[in-house]
Order: sequence, then C-alpha cells, then structure tokens
Amino acid sequence: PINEQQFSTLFEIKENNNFLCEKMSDKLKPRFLEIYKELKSELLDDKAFEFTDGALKWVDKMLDYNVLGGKLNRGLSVIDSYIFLKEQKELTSAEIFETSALGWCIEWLQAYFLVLDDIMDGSHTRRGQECWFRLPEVGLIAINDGILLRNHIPRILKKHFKGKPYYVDLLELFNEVEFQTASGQMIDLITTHAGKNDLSKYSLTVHKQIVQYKTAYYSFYLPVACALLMAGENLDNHTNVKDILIDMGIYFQVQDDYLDCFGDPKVLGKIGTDIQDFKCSWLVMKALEHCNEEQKKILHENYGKSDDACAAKVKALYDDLKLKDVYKEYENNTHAKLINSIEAQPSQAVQAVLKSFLAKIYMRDK
Ligand code: DMA
Ligand code: MG
Ligand code: MG
Ligand code: MG
Repeated sequence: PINEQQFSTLFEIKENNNFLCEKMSDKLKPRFLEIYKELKSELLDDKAFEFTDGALKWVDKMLDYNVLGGKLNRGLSVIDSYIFLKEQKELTSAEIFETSALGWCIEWLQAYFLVLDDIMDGSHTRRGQECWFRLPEVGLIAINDGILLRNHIPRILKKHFKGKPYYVDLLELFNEVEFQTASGQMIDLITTHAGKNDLSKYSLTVHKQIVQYKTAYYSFYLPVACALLMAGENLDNHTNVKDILIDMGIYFQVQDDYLDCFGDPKVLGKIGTDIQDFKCSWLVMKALEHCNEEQKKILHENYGKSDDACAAKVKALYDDLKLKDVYKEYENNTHAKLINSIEAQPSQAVQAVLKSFLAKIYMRDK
C-alpha cells in the first residue's frame, strides 16, 4: 500500500499529465487514437480464442492501462517519418491507417517492455499512475499480460499487412528490435549485479552498450524503419540514418537517466529508482569519473540502498560534483554533433525526419 504523501504525488502527476495531453494538438492525433480503438476491438474479437466476459474485460482494461497514457512519441513518429519520406502533405486514409497501425505496434512493444521493466526495477509509478503490477488485483499476472501485449503485435501485423510486399521484412524488423531490446535489458540487469560487488565495473563503454540496446533501437530506429519499409525502401540502404538514430537514442536514454534523479516526478509521471536500484546510470558513471577518494567512499556507502537518507546523500554528492552542469555540457555537445551528422545527409527529406526527432527531445523534461 502507498502512503499519503505518495498518494498526493500520484494525484498531482495525473492532473499534470492530463493538462499536458490537452495541449498537444497534432492534426492526426485524434485519428491515431481512434485507430487504437479499432485495433483493440479486433484483438478482443480474435477468433483464435473463445473470450469469456471476464477475459474481455481484463484485456480491455489491461490495454487501456498500459498502452495509453504515454507521450505516444514513438507511435506518432511513424506517421511523421512517412510524411517526410514521401514528401507529400496529405496521406490517403489507407496510409493514415497503416502508418498508425505500425505506430501502435511500437506502442504495444513499449507497453510490453515497460510492464516487465517496472516489475524488475521495483518501480512504483509510470505515466502518472501506479505501475500495473502494483494493482492488488494484478500482481504477477502482469508477467502474463506482458506476454499477451507482445503477442498482440504479430496479430495486428498479420491482420493488416499480410500480403504487402514488405510483410516479411516488417516481421523480421520487429523480431530483431525486440531481441536487441531484451538483450539491452539483460545487460542492464546483470551489470547491476556486477556493480554491487564492484562499482568500478561501471564504465562509459558498458553504459553505452546498455542504453544503445535497451532503448535506441526500439525508440528511434524502429519508427523510421517502419516508415521506410512502407515507403518501399530497402533498410540495408539506410545504415547512415540508422547510425544517427542510434546516437539520438543513446542521448535520449542519458536524458532518462538524468531525469530519473533530477526530473520532476509530477511532470515525468514516474518516480526515479536508479539510485536505490544500484543502476549503471549515466549519473553514477559521471560521478565516478569526477569524484575524489573521499567522495568515492560516500558513493560506495550509499549507492543502491533502499533507505531514503542514503539516496539523499548520493544526490547531495551529485550536487557537489556539479553533475547538472556536466549534463548541460553533454546535452549541448551532443546536440551540436547530431546536427552536424544530420546536415551531412544527402537527402533533404531524411534531414527533415531526423531534425524533427531531435527537436522533440532536445532539452526535454518529460
Ligand atoms: C527501460 O529503461 C528500458 C526499456 C526497454 C523499458 P529504464 O528502466 O531506465 O526505463 P524507466 O526509467 O522508464 O523505468
Ligand atoms: Mg525502469
Ligand atoms: Mg529498467
Ligand atoms: Mg530510467
């Protein structure tokens, strides 16, 4: 059970998120959300299973709870990317449906990983509400719900893309990216084990590998790759674009690590757990890089403890080490480097896609 203070934080998070959602006025977003309902109805009408009333209600609620409520950046990115790549202002209704369905598949993939990530990270809140597994009636049923979410993806793809020339490539793409993400999660989790015995196991190389695999492929490469396939492109011809998207994804996860500690939970919709969880976060890595022997001792004594006082000492150390400034410098340098590589791209359409992605995340606070 959550205490009163946690409850009021949750309440504020929820208010804040509703407010932010209302401000978003993307032209195609209403249609995108309608398509979610259509996809959900089809899944609830799947003849491969004899749904009981209870099962229908469960899946319906589980989907609304876990697939909705995020920023929908990844899903909407498929539509944006496709518009840029086709260099056309208006999409046909079939194109809107298909880009949206692929966008939702990415949102489904994300929901699947987040439901399980929250169990493994022992998190309390996500998107302004309690984590799914924290609901008393859910608990570890959440694991099976994660598996169901994952299984919905090939069902959506089969229903709407079987027969398209790029169908097999699409299936392979989702499989590949899922494998990369799960492998990144594994490295994240086993590095945490290793770090508990020896903090010096946390290095820039390990951190980069973790964030590249657990976040960059599914969050940045996947939406653009879906749009490229729909536009009839061969993904092998776009490895330069892929490299830039991966770098952007790494930057995005460094932001996630930073916000875990310094972000406002009310804006972010989640309360950080990286310090308590002994995570190989960008911040602890930078702390190790900049601290003296005495500060290292403080870090060793207080990192990875569930005690709030210990986490506070780690945060105080981060302040002493001026990690906010170190981060600002990283953010500006990374932004400048990314702009450089984007502008070296021969295609204006590709430049536009990449710049729009970068603009969405630069200096983000949620
Ligand atoms: C999550 O990394 C990565 C995936 C694939 C879900 P994380 O645990 O830092 O994410 P969050 O901060 O959202 O829990
Ligand atoms: Mg997590
Ligand atoms: Mg995690
Ligand atoms: Mg995080």
